[in-house]
Amino acid sequence: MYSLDDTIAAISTPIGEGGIGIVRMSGPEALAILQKIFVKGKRAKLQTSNFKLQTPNYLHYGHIVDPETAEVIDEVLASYMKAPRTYTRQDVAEINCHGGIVPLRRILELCLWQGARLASAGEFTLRAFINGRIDLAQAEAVLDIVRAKTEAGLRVAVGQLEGRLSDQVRAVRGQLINVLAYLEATIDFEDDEIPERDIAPDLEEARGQLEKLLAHADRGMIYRQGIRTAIVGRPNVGKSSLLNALLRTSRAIVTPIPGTTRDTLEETLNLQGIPLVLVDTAGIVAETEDVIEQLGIERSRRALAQADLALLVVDGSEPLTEADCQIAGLAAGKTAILVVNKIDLPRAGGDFDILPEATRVEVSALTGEGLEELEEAIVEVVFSGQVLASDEPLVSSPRHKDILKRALDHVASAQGAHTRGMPADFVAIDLTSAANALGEITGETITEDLLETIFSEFCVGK
Ligand SMILES: Nc1nc2c(ncn2[C@@H]2O[C@H](COP(=O)(O)OP(=O)(O)OP(=O)(O)O)[C@@H](O)[C@H]2O)c(=O)[nH]1
Ligand SMILES: [Mg+2]
Repeated sequence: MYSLDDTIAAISTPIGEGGIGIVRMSGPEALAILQKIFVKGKRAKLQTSNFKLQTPNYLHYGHIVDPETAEVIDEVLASYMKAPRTYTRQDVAEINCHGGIVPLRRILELCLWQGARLASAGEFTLRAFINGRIDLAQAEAVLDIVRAKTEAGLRVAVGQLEGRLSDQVRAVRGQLINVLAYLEATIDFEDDEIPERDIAPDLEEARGQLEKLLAHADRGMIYRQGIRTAIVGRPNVGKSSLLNALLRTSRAIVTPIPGTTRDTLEETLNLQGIPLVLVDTAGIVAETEDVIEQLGIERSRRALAQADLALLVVDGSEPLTEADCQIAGLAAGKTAILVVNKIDLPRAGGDFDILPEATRVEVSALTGEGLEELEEAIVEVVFSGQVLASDEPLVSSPRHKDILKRALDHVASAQGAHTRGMPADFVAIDLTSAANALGEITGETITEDLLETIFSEFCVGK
C-alpha cells in the first residue's frame, strides 16, 4: 500500500449516471499512459494527429482511443499536472469523460492495460500525506469534507484541512518536546552545567491547551457525525406525521390505521447546522401475534438503543396507556424529549408525566404548531443551546478526542510527578508518552496498521 513508485488509477466520481465522470491517475507514468490513449482534436482528424500533451495545467480536448484496436471510446477533456504542485505531489493525469459507467470503466481499463494499477481506497490522499503535502489530520479532513452533512459540518472539516487543528496540536507537542529536551539535559549532565528552569508553567499551559481542545470535542463530533434521533411511541400517536412535519415533506406513509409503519426509516435533517439523522420507527405495542409487527418492533427497540436522542411521542388526545409507560421505560437513561402530539384535538385528562427528567414539548404534527419549540428544544438538549460560532478549531473525530484525552492524562501525571519532586526521568516518561500520542493526530508518530485503518474508510478514487 505504501509504494509510491507505481502509477495508480481510479474512477474519482461517483458510480452512476452523471454529466461528467473523471478517471484520475497519479504516479511517474501518469503522463506517458495518458499520451498512449489520448488523441487531441476532432474525431475526423484523429488519424493524422500525433499530438503530445505539452502544456500542463491545461484542459485538452480530444478522444480516448484504444491504442491496440484504434476504437474510439469517448470524447473527453484531458489534463495533466506536473509534480510537485499537485494533490499527491506526483504527476497527476485526469480524464473528464461522459459520466456513464461504461465509458468510465473502459477508460479505467485502458489506463490499467497501459501499466497503471488500480488505486486502493484513499490512496491518492494517502500519497498526499506520505509526500508531506498534508498531515494526517488534514487527510482525515478530506474524508469529512466529502461526507459533511451540513454547512456547519463542512466548516469544521475545512478548518481542519486548513491545518487549524494540526497547528494547535503541533504547538502543544512542540512545547512538551522543549520541556523534554531540558529534562533530558538535566538527566545527562551535572546540575551546575544546565541553567535552572521552572517547567511548571509550561506543563500548566500545555494542559490548559489540551483541555480547551477537548472542551468542544463533543460538539465537533456532532457536526461531523450528526445526532441519531429515534422517534418512538406506541402505534398511531403520530410518529410518522412528526417526521414528515420536521422534514417538511411527506416522506413516510401516514394513515389512521395503527401499525402503518412496519420498518424503520431514516432521513437527515439540517437543524441550525446540526445534522439530525431522524429515524421513524414502527409503533411499539406490549404484545402482538403479527410476525411482521414483531419484527418491526424489534427494529424500533434497536433504533432506540442506538440513538443519541429519543423523541418519545404520546397522543395528547388520549389517556396514557400501558404501552406508553413501557416505551418510557425503554427510553430511560437516554437523552430524550417527551413530545405530546395532537394538541389541536381536545385534551385528554392526566399529565403525561412519564419522563420526569426530560424536556417536554407540545406539538401538533398536523397543524405545525409547536414544531419550532421542538426544534429549539433539540438544539438546547444537544448543545445546551449554543451553536457553533467561532473559528476555533473543533475536534470532530473520536480518534482525535481519544488521543487528546490520553495526552492530557500523561501531562497531568507529569505535573503530579513534578510537584511531588520525583526525579526528572519520571516526568520525562510521561511527557514522552504525551508527545507521542499527539504525534498520532498529525501523523508524526503513527503505525502502519493505524494508517491502513484510517485510509480504508475512504472511497476509491479519493
Ligand atoms: N389531529 C391530529 N391528528 C394527527 C396528528 N398527528 C398525526 N395525526 C393522525 O394520526 C394518525 C396516525 O398518524 P401516523 O403519523 O401514521 O402515526 P404513527 O405513530 O406513525 O403510527 P404507526 O406508524 O402506526 O405506529 C393519522 O391519521 C394522522 O393524520 C396531529 O397532530 N393532530
Ligand atoms: Mg408511522
